[in-house]
Amino acid sequence: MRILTDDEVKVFRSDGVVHIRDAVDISLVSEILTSVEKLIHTPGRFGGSMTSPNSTGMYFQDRYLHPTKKNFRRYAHECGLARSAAKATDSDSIRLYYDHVFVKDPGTQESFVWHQDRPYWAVDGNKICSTWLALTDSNSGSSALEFVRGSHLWNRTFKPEYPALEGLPAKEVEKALWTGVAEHIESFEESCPAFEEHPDLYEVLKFEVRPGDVLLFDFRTVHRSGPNSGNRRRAAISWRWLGDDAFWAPKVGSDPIIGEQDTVLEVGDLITDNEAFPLMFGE
Ligand SMILES: O=C(O)CCC(=O)C(=O)O
Repeated sequence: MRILTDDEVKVFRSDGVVHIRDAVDISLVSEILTSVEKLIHTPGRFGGSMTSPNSTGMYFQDRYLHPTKKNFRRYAHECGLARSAAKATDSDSIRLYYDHVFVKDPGTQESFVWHQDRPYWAVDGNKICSTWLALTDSNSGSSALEFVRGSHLWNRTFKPEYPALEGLPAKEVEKALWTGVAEHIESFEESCPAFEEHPDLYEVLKFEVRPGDVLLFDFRTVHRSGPNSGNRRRAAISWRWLGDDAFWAPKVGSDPIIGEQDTVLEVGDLITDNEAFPLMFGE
């Protein structure tokens, strides 16, 4: 696996995202794609299509696969991206929070609207990032991620939005998701503005990716994925990496994949629990 260059690290730190071309070996990428295509038919307990039956296309997600699926555990190691996350965040060690698969078939109208990853998660810190590995070609017209440049440095956290449930009252979102999510949503004051409508104030970064390319981004960077207006399936897997200063910060209504009952950590502890958060790089 190739190592992140110093220039790529600089771009990550200033923009909040960096495009790493040819980051992962193409044979591993096609093996992961085959596994993802099987997963669509047999999703895990956190997975499924988010598209309503009367809409076109399909927006599928599944996550937290590594604890129950050996192949996904292996992919998290073999992708080699924990090492890049360590270099990008200047961390001696990196732990895995979870893996997250996203598929958008052609004709899918749903966006995952502007959001940051931070408000959904039960962890916090500064050295936390994701690596979104493209398993297929895509550009912003076929739902490659877009980012608001430098937004990881704003010291602002926006209200989380949930795909296909945007704009619904918090109680309705809770009915579709999990207990506590309404209280969680209501605890945020600021919604994400329509950044794309203010090109004078915000720069939207768009990428054209090929299978094996990675977008490495800070968990505070505002990003989104649009409809898939292309004529092919768009698939990706994001690994969520925790660096040296990451700590346990559960909130009512945060993502239930790992809750207080699943870890020995107390609120505020640095992430050290090897069972819940496997060490993927360093010691
Ligand atoms: O691929 C997508 O549609 C959304 C991905 C995303 O928001 C993420 O990886 O954090």
